[in-house]
Amino acid sequence: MEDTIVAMATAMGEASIHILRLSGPEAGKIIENCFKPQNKERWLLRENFTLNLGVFIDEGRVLDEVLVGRMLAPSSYTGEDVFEVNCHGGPFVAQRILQACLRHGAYLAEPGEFSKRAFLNCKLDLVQAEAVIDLIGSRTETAANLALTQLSGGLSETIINLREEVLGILAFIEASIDFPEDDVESLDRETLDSRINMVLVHTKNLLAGSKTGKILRDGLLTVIVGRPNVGKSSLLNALLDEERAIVTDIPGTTRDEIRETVSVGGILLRLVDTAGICESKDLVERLGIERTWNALKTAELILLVVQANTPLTEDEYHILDIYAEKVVVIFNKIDLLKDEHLVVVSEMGQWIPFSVLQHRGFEELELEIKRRVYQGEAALSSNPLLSNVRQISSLEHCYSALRQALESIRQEMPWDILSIDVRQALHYVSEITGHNVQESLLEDIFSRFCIGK
Ligand SMILES: Nc1nc2c(ncn2[C@@H]2O[C@H](COP(=O)(O)OP(=O)(O)OP(=O)(O)O)[C@@H](O)[C@H]2O)c(=O)[nH]1
Ligand SMILES: [Mg+2]
Repeated sequence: MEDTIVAMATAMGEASIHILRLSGPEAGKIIENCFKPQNKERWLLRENFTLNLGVFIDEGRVLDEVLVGRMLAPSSYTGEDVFEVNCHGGPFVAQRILQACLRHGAYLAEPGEFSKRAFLNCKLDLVQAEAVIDLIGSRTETAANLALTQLSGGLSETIINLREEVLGILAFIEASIDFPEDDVESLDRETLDSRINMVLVHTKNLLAGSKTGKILRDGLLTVIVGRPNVGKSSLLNALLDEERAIVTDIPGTTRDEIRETVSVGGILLRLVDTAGICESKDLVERLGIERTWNALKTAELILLVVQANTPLTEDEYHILDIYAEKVVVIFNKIDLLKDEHLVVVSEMGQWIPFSVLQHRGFEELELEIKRRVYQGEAALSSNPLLSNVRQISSLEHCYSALRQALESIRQEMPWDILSIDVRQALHYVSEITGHNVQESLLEDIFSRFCIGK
């Protein structure tokens, strides 16, 4: 941590400006060596959070006219002295300044090293650090809002409270081990049973919400499937609002998977348009259909497109049967139906009467997707949602350990056995915010950041 690090904070390429970020004990000295401020008096006041115009000089040569931002320890992002150099946006200019900083003693930062330092200096916990990556990677408004809520510390607070509860339980058990009094033991066990139960309820609620959180963060793998010519590619194009896939009235137009992403009602759908399912003699088409069946296995949502004016086929019944829970039926081409048939259709519950041609059914589809994703969770309610797979997995382990502890109480196991279960729970809940993590886990998390963050 004593090293001073430097990296480009903006993506390389031509832009109006580039930003280089320096952090560490020597950052101030390196800047003093290279920066000639226009207003020297103001610069020498060393005021925090100021932006200063001047020139960046190396070996007597002016490299660029720059703005230097000063953010001093401990109130900077990393908790160390941080200087940010805003230079002109040519990659060559930025590279020259970067090289100069390296020559003056800075080290090139690893991916995520600024955020790792922020974590080690207690400026962020792991939930917040992971929210930073999610915010950068978010592709819908909902995903960005979710990451922002986590970054602001709401979720961390919930986890920290949970950890405090587990710590309290452990303290209670250890006190009972240290001061055993037989006559109060059964009373203690009852108290403990209800305390653990309470934590279990909180954990379970958080885990229930995490299903929604994960979808809001990662999106839903959505496979559009059906017979040839029912309008699958037309649906894909309409959702994307562009002519992405070829549409013709010839059955078997789509032969290979087409993958695209789109936000529907703030939920990211990772769409896959597939080859229409049928008995085919054509080898290429048969291979395409094989892919369709495989895509269904991993799908999180299946849009089964059926044609309104023809009866269901065996394959369609089959898909409805085995994938019932993840299927939404798109009852397409209702524009071809007579009015009296439409009345019957509108009473068919989960099936959405649809006409891609006349743009009917899209609102109902959006509502149905939202209903499935939010599962009764108010959209981003005051309850912070867990969304990160690592955090969810640690919480699941914590939940199992607590269940085990409860089981031990009910089987009247000795206190020290109980304490092992609760210690396990404490270990897992601590891992979420980073109260107790191994270096390898930190490396794994921060290596997924971009350089300069
Ligand atoms: N009347 C009517 N025609 C539609 C509707 N949606 C799509 N079509 C037409 O149906 C035909 C087939 O559409 P596609 O989108 O290519 O169908 P597909 O399911 O992708 O077909 P394959 O790729 O062959 O499996 C085209 O002529 C579309 O214009 C609709 O809502 N109403
Ligand atoms: Mg198609």
